[in-house]
Amino acid sequence: MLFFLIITALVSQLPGDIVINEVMYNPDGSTLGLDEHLEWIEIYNASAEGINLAGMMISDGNNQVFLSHYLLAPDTYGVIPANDLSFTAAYGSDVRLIPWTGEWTRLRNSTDEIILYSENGTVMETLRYDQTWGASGTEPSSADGDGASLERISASGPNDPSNWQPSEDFANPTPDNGGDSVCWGTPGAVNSIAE
Ligand SMILES: [Ca+2]
Ligand SMILES: [Ca+2]
Ligand SMILES: [Ca+2]
Repeated sequence: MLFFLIITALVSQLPGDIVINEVMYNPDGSTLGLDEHLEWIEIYNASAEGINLAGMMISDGNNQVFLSHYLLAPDTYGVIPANDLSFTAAYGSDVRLIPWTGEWTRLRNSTDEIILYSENGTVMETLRYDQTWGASGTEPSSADGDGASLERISASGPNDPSNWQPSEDFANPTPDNGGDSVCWGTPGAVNSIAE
């Protein structure tokens, strides 16, 4: 175990090893709680090695979310929730959550930046999403407050709308008072629109 920890500590992550894979920036949370409490970010280990997330950081240029010890196995997904209790209330307790310290980066409902840093401070990638991603004509995007998340189509594709679209599936939906599912997306699991 100690040997393994030393190995993972010596191997720095490279851009593309861990990617931002899904974002719930504007949850349909009017019946559940505050927007910012139901936000979450999913990351994906696209490398062939298990990666210890300790020391990695997510920022929007202002607030900083420091990831704590968590071994993310190859080809698996991890969820960083704004608020553990709110997430679990909405999605249940089957999804493993990545512990973190710092201050949540509050995902703006218009456009915002999510920057992923390696443990040595290298920028792994930058996602600048926009509420227009997935919108068509006068129809707003279903990721913009209508329950869907924004999902990445290909882990190796670019961070633009050609590779990011609203989720079409949902996991553990919780009906609101009108019977509509309010917590969509695929936190902790393969994306509904993945290729
Ligand atoms: Ca938001
Ligand atoms: Ca922000
Ligand atoms: Ca997912």
